[in-house]
Amino acid sequence: MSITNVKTSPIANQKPGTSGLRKKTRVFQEPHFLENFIQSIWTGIGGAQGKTFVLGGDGRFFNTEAIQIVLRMASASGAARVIVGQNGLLSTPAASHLIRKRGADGGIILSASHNPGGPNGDFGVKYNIANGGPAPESVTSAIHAATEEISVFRILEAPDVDLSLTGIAQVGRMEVEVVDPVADYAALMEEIFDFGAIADLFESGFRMRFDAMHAITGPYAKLILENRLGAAKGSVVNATPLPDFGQGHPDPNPIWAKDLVDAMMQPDGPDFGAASDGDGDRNMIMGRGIYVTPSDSLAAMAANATLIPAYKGGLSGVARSMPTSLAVDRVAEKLGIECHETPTGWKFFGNLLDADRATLCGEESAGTGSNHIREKDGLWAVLFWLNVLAARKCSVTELMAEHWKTYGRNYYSRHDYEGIDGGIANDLMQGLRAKLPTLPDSIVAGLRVVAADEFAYDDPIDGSRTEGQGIRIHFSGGARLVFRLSGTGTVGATLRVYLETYETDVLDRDAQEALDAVIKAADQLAMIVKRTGRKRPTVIT
Ligand code: VG1
Ligand code: CO
Repeated sequence: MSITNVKTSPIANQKPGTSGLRKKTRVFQEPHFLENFIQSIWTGIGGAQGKTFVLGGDGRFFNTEAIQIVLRMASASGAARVIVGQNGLLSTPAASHLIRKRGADGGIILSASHNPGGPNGDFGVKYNIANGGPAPESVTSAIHAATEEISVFRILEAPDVDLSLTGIAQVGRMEVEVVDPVADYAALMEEIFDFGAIADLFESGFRMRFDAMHAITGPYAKLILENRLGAAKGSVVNATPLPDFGQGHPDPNPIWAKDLVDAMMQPDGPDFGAASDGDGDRNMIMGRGIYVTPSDSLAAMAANATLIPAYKGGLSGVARSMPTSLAVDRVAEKLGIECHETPTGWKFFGNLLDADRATLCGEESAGTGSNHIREKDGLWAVLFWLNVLAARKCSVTELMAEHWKTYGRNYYSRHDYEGIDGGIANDLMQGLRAKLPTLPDSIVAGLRVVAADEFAYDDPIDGSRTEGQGIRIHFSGGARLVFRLSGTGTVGATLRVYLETYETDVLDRDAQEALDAVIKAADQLAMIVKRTGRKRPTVIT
């Protein structure tokens, strides 16, 4: 087996976004595209020599081929060992846990998360550091810089490794350890939660439906929910990971998980419903007849955390991404703990978790997680809810009604305008930016602006500053409007408009109705219809 130095040249636009590098699958399949990026990861982290990495993906189309390429490139650059999930599969949270548990130097996760897969879908590569979390900006910048200078990549000429059996294999001089992708993760969940109490809940006839959306969490959910905890067989649906996610869009929200919503809205629907995304780090929570927004879920989890064995000593603090609603802030205030506001993307939570300044973190995009790993974790959030319901012996509807009565309700929605022209999107944001100084004290759609700025984050741990993280406009009475452009899309630009209003009296309104004035204010301020020609959002969640 010999190592080949392949001459190459920089490929444009290999800049990692909110969560790794995402492109059309066909782009990743173009000659040298994947290879250039992987070699640039080695360069960006100071070389692969002697290092141990974790490797796995969400099983989407091109996963199998890409895994073999990464293995041969890791070997050629001198890595000592790669721990890879059987059949090349690992959910993002399971990969994060393995990196930490095995003291690996880092990990590569092949996924475009909630983006559709298949030959016409998307593919992606994320690099995680030794704490198990997504590489911070200092590392992704170094990787990006390397993509702009690359002239050669190294690859071992070797046959494919058989990843279908667990055990040790060899790729050149590098050891490959093929592990069961579920076992370690399931053991971790058992340490965190009261499995006995959840099993008793199912024993008592509690019914749930978990929609794995033909993505990676299927095998994890089957083993944990059905086999270990005794949820009825068939509680986990769409449980077999498929390379194209069954032609679906593996994004757990009321639009893409409509089947689940329909089932949960039946009068005799299950007691609890949940779904996860392509790589298993997101979650959607429902009860019979109720959808819990991710922002509310984070707040309710924080308020009930001490019912969970792992968090019974209390939370050191909480953190939310800036566009996530302020519901959790109210809980933190009551608990007297720190509440951090970070830019969108899990990489910003890593330092806070490492320094124990936050125990629970969450994003409005259906991501919640804790200090047990350094990624958001879909199934963990589902088990968290189950454990809380088992301890409180109440329904999701009752739990949320009581929560809103105590804290008030942050009505919340996100309107996405997908696939708009990049130039138009940038102009729209620039237009808003230019207006910022004039906004305070003005009245928009009947709402009075109390503050308006562009969010920048100063990391309290490492002192780094991240600018340009979204335009936010606060109105009197607690309403808020946030505009930002997505960093995970692969076609044109996606404008995200985050809408929020706060009420203490009427707690059971329809969210879009409650947000009517904020929605009007968004269009007046950003001139969305006029600039984009779109009369309505592509997706409302
Ligand atoms: C989106 C979400 C963000 C999330 C990111 C990665 O980013 O808004 O909250 O962290 O996806 O999630 P953007 O830049 O498109 O808004 V995942 O599940 O794709 O790893
Ligand atoms: Co994801």
